[in-house]
Amino acid sequence: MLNIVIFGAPGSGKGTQSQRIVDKYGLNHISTGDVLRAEIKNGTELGQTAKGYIDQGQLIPDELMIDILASVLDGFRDSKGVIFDGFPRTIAQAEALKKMLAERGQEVSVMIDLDVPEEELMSRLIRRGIDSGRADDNEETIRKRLAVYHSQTAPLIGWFKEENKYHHIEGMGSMEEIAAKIVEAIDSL
Ligand code: B4P
Repeated sequence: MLNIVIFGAPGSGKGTQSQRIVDKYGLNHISTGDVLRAEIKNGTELGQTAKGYIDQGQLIPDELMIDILASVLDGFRDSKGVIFDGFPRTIAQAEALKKMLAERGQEVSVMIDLDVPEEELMSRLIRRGIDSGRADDNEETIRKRLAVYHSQTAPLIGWFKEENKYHHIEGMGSMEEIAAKIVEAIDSL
């Protein structure tokens, strides 16, 4: 069972690279950002709650996120493994994930940290905002998201190092070059 956490600041390439890994290894994919955006699009109560946080560049509360993750995970049958894209984003989420997987006799195989300089993150996300119209991809909200990343999400780097699951990847370069480095890391597990 291959359980991969793909990690990084907003705009680091998590969603982009996850799709490639899913295609290559036949894994299930959980993108918490995509789950929330689908709820918003469908106008559900959860979507309305999530929109308030996302538009402010804030994280959705842990209890809510953990419940969502558990229900998506329960929906996977005969899985070869899962790529966790955008989860965990806090220490509480990481601890919940560890427990959830342990209850299923599993664990995280590796955490892949896509490391990209801040100016590049900003320009990628502004470009995406123009192309896709995503409401949280504007300069003011991106700055808030980066601040939230540094205060609440980056501490997970130390957490995963302690778990001996951490793998650093230089996230600058073409999408193909980065994908090749990720494949090398996974194949060496
Ligand atoms: P996400 O959808 O996870 O948003 P993201 O971090 O901005 O996207 P990602 O990192 O996947 O984008 P990518 O680099 O692939 O979350 C959105 C919001 O949902 C969060 O802010 C939060 O409010 C909420 N949320 C989600 N999960 C949560 C959780 N667990 N707990 C609490 N709240 C949660 O793509 C960026 C752009 O870069 C793309 O346009 C892409 O084409 C481009 N790009 C990618 N790789 C490139 C490369 N190598 N070179 C040039 N451009 C590249």
